Amino acid sequence: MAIEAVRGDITKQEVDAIVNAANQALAGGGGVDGAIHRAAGMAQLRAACDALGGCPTGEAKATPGFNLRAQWIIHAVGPRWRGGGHGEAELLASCYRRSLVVAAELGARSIAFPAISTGVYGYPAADAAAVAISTVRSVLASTPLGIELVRLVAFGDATYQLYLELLADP
Ligand code: AR6
Repeated sequence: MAIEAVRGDITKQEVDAIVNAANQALAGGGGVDGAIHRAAGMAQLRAACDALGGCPTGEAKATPGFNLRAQWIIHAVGPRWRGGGHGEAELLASCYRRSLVVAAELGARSIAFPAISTGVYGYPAADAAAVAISTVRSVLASTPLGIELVRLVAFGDATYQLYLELLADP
């Protein structure tokens, strides 16, 4: 069981499942959501998302990965940052927890996450990185999910450095 950080593009990851930073309508969008739609196949992924009927903040729902190397896409809806006093940390933690559980239910043994909520949704990168790593650590330690690899994919160097620092501190 390993948690690792890489710098790169989540659409290129060779893992069983990748996580998308989606919106409640699962309607597609910019950022990592747009990149995943383009790489998976816009029309197929849009149709699969439409069939799911939306997703509440803090929850996660799966579709096939279509043209991706990953077999599944787990669409997680992160919170918009509203100053930190509106349950943002718990909702972000819930995204990571629920994505791991949904992936494990599908039989995934490896999963890659983007830095959910840290783009358009404005969540401060350092706070989000701390939530990501503490949540993944506690879920893997407390629940036998059969997941062997969790990869945190940083699109930029600042996020990558944050992950490395947090992972170096057990
Ligand atoms: N691979 C990995 N990470 C990426 C990639 C990529 N190809 N592209 C961007 N990122 P965002 P959010 C990083 O805005 O804040 C969408 O329109 C990016 O640098 O994609 O959760 C949805 O439809 C940032 O660190 O997601 C929603 O409406 C992180 O991914 C809304 O944005 C997340 O940034 C969700 O906002």
